[in-house]
Amino acid sequence: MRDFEIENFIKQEEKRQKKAINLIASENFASKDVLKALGSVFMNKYAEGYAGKRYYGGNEIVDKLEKLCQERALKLFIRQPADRHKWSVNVQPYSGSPANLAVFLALVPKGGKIMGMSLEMGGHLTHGQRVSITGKLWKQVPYGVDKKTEQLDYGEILKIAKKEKPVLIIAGATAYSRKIDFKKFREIADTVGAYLMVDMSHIAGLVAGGVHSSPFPYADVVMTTTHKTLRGPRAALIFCKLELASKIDKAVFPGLQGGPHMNQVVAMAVALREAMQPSFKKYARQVVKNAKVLANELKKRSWRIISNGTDTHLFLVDVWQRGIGGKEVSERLEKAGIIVNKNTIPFDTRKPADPSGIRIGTPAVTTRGMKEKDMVKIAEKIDKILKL
Ligand code: DSN
Repeated sequence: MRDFEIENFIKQEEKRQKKAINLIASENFASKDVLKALGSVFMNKYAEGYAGKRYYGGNEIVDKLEKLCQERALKLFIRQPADRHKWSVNVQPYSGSPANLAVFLALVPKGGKIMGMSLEMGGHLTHGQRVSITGKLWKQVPYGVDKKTEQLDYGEILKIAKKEKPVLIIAGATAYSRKIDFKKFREIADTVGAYLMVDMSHIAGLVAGGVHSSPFPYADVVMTTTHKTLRGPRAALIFCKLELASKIDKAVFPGLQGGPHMNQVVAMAVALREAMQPSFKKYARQVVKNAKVLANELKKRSWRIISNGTDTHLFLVDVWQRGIGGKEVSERLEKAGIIVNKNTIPFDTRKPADPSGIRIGTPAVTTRGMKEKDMVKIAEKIDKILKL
């Protein structure tokens, strides 16, 4: 690279990533092949439209690529070949936020109600939170977790749905450590005649690896980012039942986006193939094993884990219970080379800028090859740093 200033930044960041113990639940290390595809000549190409219906010339190869990426996405997530033709997938969303926005644009009239987990309880900003455009164009009907179990209370969710009658219900979270029962969400959505959308961004790799149940038998729409547990590029996919495809496709383009980032599409195609390999199943299993061990080891050292454990790749620790705020904890850990994020915990009495908790995830350290014994060491280290 001729730009030495930038090359230096890249080297520094590479070094930082190599040295740190990355426990950010939403981050991962994409493979060299994914990075190569992402930095490939597909970056140069404009391809507004869809395969066979583009607004620019020169899309002969892009068309084949986009179709292959769609085939791989359907093959990876919809196990029964006979069911694949019932689904469509849009591979063009730039990332998770525009993907969610596109789904709402397609299916919910402006001002209509979308029911999602509130941010404070573990939901995502784009599930209708007030400060997000999704909360300005639509009305969020929030649900949370039970105060005692700190887990989803499906009876309560049903009650809220019956009272509010949302147009669309979102199952999915960004800071929730327990398995989500998609069947129960389907029953709730059916009771009130709502669409069921699953945002599986966090758990997509676990679904692909068979360690979390699949939302596909139950949802009308399944959206996911591809860079978290799925270990691909930063991008997103929207799967939907065939009858919704035309609305969703139109909402993505031309409703919301211009030309798709074909370098992301090619990199996604690479990641989707990687996720089909037996080694990925092993990876997904290890991610969950590692998270369980790490949570347990911290518990043994008297750290309170929200909902008392995890079934997934992440968990929350109530650090305020031991008198330290999430901000200070994340700063102290970072100084010692351990990267986490501060996070609100359910029913938090503190502000998001300095909440009561931290969120810990194992996708990245598992990609680096860490196993249970390493989790014991990490727990020891965290405990020691925070006790100082
Ligand atoms: N910011 C991501 C996360 O950390 O969960 C979700 O968009």
